[in-house]
Amino acid sequence: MPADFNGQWVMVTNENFEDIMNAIDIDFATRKIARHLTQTKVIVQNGDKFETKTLSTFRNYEVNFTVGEEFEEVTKGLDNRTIQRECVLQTLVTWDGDKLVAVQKGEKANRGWMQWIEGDLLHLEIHVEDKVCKQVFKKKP
Ligand code: VLP
Repeated sequence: MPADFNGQWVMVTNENFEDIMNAIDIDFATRKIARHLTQTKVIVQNGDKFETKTLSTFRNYEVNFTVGEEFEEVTKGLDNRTIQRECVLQTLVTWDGDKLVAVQKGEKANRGWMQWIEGDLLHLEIHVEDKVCKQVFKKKP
């Protein structure tokens, strides 16, 4: 029985998000807006199958995956990319115990994230190259 990520999770902290945005070449104007956003994570999980939405007043990002199945992740609208080829990642999410670990192969080295639950908090660490962003979300009752 895998960990249960189902629910709506509201951001409480977001450390070094700016670094990550820089690392994936998000432009200054977008970064200026995005760094102040309170993101909400909406997760629908059925065993190993995930539908995830990261919502904000400015931009939303949706990604669906099945743990253990590599897929093509198109980050158009998230990465500041105009050419399709440049915003496609080969992503594989696996379990490390109760943690979800994503490896995102693409233009940027060492890109991925790790996500886990502690009590009513969802922890997410996003890494790109040598940068790490640490986000914490609190479960909506
Ligand atoms: C909001 C969206 C700036 C800001 C948009 C504009 C980092 C695990 C997984 C989903 C992710 C992280 C997605 C971050 C979305 C921010 C763009 C800044 C780009 O999370 O929770 O399954 O992939």
